[in-house]
Amino acid sequence: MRTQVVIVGGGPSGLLLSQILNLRGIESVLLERQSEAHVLGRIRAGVLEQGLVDMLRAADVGERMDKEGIVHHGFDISCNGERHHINLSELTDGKSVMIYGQTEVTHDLYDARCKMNGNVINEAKNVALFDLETDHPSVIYEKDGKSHKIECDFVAGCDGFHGVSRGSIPTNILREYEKVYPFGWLGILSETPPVSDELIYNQHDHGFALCSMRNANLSRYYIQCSLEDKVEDWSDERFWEELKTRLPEDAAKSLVTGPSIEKSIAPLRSFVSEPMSYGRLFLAGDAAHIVPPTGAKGLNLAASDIHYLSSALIEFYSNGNERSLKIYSETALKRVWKAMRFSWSMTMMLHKFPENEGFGDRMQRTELEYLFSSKAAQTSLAENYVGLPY
Ligand code: FAS
Ligand code: PHB
Repeated sequence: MRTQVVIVGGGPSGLLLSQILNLRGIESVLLERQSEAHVLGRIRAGVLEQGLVDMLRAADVGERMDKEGIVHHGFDISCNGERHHINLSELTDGKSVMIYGQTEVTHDLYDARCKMNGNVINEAKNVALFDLETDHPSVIYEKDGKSHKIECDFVAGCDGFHGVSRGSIPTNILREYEKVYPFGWLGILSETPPVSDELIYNQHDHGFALCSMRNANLSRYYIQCSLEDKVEDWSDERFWEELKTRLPEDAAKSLVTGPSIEKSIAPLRSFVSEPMSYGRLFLAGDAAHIVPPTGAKGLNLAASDIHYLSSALIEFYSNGNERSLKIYSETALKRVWKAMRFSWSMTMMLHKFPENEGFGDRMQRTELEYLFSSKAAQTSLAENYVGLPY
């Protein structure tokens, strides 16, 4: 088989790239290791930057998001029970964020791919990449016990942190930067009304907590937990009690609890691999970088990568110009590192660090006091949260 672009990975990065290329008449084959049901069963991000919202609308995938998504113009930060509002729209000349789950985005992308007869191959096993440093790379995969080879012009590595693409870049070329945080996030989904109209990020002596949502009757909550914790250590009752402890009093009082319909623990890390391209291979999304979810940037960074990569591929196939492809890595990494900085700073400001006694604690408290007292500090946080320009 031959195609123009092989896309490895059918999460939001790969599906969005496949949809954008298809709309511009560029052929692609997407290889996803898991079943469609497995991919659609993942519960992940919830906050979309304007850039991603615009991309989904331009890719004919924004209809349900515009019907069911909730536009948010701000959020609260509470510090040991004292609540402060960050008015995103006031601080960023009217910008906002959209609350719409990544699960729904992925659903809408799969539906759009199906409507356009996009070439998406699920349960494609043992994907391997070859001849990336030539102008005729190829990809091999197995499906239903048979091996298949695809000749192509380019490979897009959209296969997440545990994928095969990043590892296909020679170790003497790849540089990795990583910070692993000494805690995780225990997240639950419950069919209960959200505790507040907007998100609440809570800094507390017991640890961080986040109140988010998916719609008027589907709430998403997280609490910082130990890396030694297991999901089975946390009954729903224990979770709700600990969450209430970390919330400001008014929120704790009005919190509606109920059975969890999903419960999971995610470790937190900051990770960047450079370069994001090697020959005819281009990495995008979690295949190249991971942010702690405190800044709600993971999914949104995947979107800006796909913006740069799809534009560069469209330029190449329209007029043969490879310039944007050659500077893709440098261009994408400029925005990646800024989102990495923001996500790291939000994580350092809001979480309890066991080793942070004394000076570290005072720095954290001063950081928050400065934020609450300075419009300049709030403007800086707000412009990063709504999304820096592409
Ligand atoms: P994904 O990891 O979403 O997709 C990669 C795809 O490639 C997967 O479907 C995988 O099955 C497939 N794949 C892997 N190896 C393959 C192979 N060898 N061959 C073929 N296919 C292969 N971000 C936020 O902004 N807020 C959050 O709250 C948040 N919570 C998260 C919780 C968890 C547990 C995780 C893991 C991530 C979370 N993220 C969050 C980040 C997340 O949203 C990612 O940024 C987003 O999924 C990135 O999308 P992709 O780059 O498409 O990677
Ligand atoms: C979510 O709703 O899952 C969510 C929202 C904001 C974050 C992280 C996760 O910073």
